[in-house]
Amino acid sequence: MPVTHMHRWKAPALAVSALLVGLTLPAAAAGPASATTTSYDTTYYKNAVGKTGASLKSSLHTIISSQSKISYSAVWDALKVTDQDPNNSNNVILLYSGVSRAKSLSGGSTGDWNREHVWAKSHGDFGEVTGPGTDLHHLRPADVSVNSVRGNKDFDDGGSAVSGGGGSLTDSDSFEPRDADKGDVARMILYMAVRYDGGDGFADLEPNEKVDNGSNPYIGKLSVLKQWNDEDPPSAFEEKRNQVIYDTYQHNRNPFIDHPEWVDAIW
Ligand SMILES: [Ca+2]
Ligand SMILES: [Ca+2]
Repeated sequence: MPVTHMHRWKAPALAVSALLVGLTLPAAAAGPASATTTSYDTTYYKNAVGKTGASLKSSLHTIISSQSKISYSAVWDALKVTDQDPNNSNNVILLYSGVSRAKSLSGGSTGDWNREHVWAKSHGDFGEVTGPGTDLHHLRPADVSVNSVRGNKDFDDGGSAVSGGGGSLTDSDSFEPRDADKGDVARMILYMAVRYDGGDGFADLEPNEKVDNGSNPYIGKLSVLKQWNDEDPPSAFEEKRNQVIYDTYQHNRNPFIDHPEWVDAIW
């Protein structure tokens, strides 16, 4: 019978996965993200598992490019769900500052929160058009003033404290998020690099080692983003956010939240 056959066929695979997790655990203490297994490996990611380098990047591009898209005006309400404060359903948690603020304070005035494009929309000039401009995997609620300080700067370590920035730093050409948001930022940037490869009339977004990228379709610094990915692994908040985007809005996933070790496997 089909059901029985499927069950008996799958059981050994799960046992092997469990064994692999056990074998790779010691590597976790070494620093870089070690191999993880997820419930999506045999379904959503089945064509990517086991690959590395350009082959992995290409497979992931195909997988995550199958998605629904929302309008820029719909992003407001979506962020109230994806970034809801787990301890207060009236609030959202703001990127960079970590502040919990009322959902009702969405807007453009001082003290409001607005829609931050973590991949700065001028880098590749995609603006607020449906597509990269409205992709929830890199859009986060942020304090209006902190968002303004970040502007379209590239990411790097160093600078002086951002007012109200929760420990984030900035200088003339770069922005450093507070520690708890470093990995989130890295995984959002690298999602964008895999998702947008020059199709649909949009630029091919890629990370590089520079901090003065301006309107070019690049964001740096890759070596720093890789380090941030290691230092700040995916949190429960970040994982839940990925799941809500997958289940409710876009029906695609950020592979680097599910498999942070794929950052080093590609770059
Ligand atoms: Ca984090
Ligand atoms: Ca790309």
